[in-house]
Amino acid sequence: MKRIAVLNGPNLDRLGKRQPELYGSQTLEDLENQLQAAFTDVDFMFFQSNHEGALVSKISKLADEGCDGIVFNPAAYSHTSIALRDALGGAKIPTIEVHISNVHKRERFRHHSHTANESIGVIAGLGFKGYHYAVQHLIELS
Ligand code: CA2
Repeated sequence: MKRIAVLNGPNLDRLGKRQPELYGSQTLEDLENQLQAAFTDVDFMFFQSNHEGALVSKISKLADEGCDGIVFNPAAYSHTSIALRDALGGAKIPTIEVHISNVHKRERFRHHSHTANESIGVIAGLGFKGYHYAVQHLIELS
């Protein structure tokens, strides 16, 4: 059984409560329930934090926890965080970065992601489906 971590960064705990035009009307709990229902043979580890250090610590522990892959939406930290990039580089776990919105259609500061450099792929603009496609891809690796 594959162990896959689904990590979400700052403010994503507010999904479904504000800005539905950008991020849809479903909650983070809805997303986690949908993934668990769609992939019954995956051992998911779900984690959300509004704190950069908590995300760094979680990533560095994932290898010890037998994690096979990471689906990561670092949210605004994608555009700012060298610490998260370094944590992913150190963890050496296949990671797919997901953004709910198409960051390339938005402000220029959202076009660059530090964390994407340490990811095997990036999915942006496909809503919650992006997380599903990312999990499917990680399952198909090796
Ligand atoms: O499109 C994405 O998934 C983002 O990672 C979302 C981040 C944003 O900073 C990135 O550029 C793109 C923002 C997450 C904020 O989430 C909210 C959800 C509901 C209400 C308010 C904010």
